[in-house]
Amino acid sequence: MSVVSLGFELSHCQDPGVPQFGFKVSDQGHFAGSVITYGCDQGYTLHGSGILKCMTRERRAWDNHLPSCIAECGGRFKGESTGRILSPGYPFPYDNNLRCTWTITVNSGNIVSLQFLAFDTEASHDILKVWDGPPENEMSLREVSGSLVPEGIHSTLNVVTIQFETDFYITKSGFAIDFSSSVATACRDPGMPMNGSRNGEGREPGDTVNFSCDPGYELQGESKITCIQVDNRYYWLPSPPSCIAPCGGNVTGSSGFILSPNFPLPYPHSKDCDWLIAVHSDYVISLAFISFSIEPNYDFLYIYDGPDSNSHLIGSFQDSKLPEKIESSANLMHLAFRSDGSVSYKGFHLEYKAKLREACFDPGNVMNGTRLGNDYKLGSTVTFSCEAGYLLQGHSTLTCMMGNSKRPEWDRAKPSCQDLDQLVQASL
Ligand SMILES: [Ca+2]
Repeated sequence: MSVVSLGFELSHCQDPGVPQFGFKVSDQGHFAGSVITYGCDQGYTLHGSGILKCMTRERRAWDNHLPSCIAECGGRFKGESTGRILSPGYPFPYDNNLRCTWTITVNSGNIVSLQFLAFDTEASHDILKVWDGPPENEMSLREVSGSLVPEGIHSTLNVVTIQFETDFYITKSGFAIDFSSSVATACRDPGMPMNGSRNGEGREPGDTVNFSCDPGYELQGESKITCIQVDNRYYWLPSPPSCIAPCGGNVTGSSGFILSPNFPLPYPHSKDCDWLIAVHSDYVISLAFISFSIEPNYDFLYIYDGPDSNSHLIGSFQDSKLPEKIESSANLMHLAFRSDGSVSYKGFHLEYKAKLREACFDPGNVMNGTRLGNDYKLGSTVTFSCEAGYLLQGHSTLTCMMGNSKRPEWDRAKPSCQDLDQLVQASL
């Protein structure tokens, strides 16, 4: 029995195994003349022979090497209603200096939807671009990089082009994308903008949807979009807008918000953002910090009590400690944010409010004289005196009082200091 068994063993080909990212479609056994066929997991292309036959010669061996299953750089899909696209080498890191192009063509009248199963590329350097139709039409659908798995993408044409370009260093695991074809009968859900809201649910041709942004955010694009139908293409015109926290600007209105660029996402590197807050001249500006987090020692927020950076510096803020409320002495405030070339924190979210002035304006100084008193609130006084050789003309003390206009005002005009010699000469 053992002899027979041994002979049996010798008539076998050795089990060739299974390629990585592949499987056996069929396996007749490993005897002389028997055949194994292989296939690859979705998204992988078979290289080599998919059929292995155990040869009938003296030495038992397969007629071909085990095939391999490769995630390739680019490809063409035509007439397939579903499929998968993988970054080259997926799930192992892709190579440097790649430029891979995939085109998906589905039946005319249909559209292509892409669903991301996984996504990880070097942010801002290894970029995946998706076009509606061929790239030369310049109908970009999306440009993505980084480690956030993107939302689904839908074409309006029956062709989609995907391009993946990598730079000369740092590689990641890449991406896996499923595509499918479907028939469009209305416009797609235009989505809800981050940091904004939407009004209107219609998706039929002619329907409109309105967008607005949360306070402090600026609308990029048009607030109103319309569903358009051309033959069997349905699309929004113009494209849905987005809401972004701008880098600086002029802010008016009696209250509002100031956000670091991209807030609540980390602010960009190497940015100079300047804001001017201007409220009605009867008011001052009260600025409260809702959240604050910037890189200590390298990124700063400077706040000035006036229209520009020549005004009095109230403070330079950094780190993640929430500063106290700040108040301007007049109706203008200048904010300057400076970020360096590396490391970004979440940034800041500030709220300002116009507040009725409860103090007189800075009365300033007099020529050839000095002033005593730095408090300008209602009831406070400031006193002027002249240097030796000068004589004070007018009243030396001013009091901040509620004026006829129901606003704090100094009760008298500021005095002046006259040169004694000139006074004597004038009297002669
Ligand atoms: Ca790279």
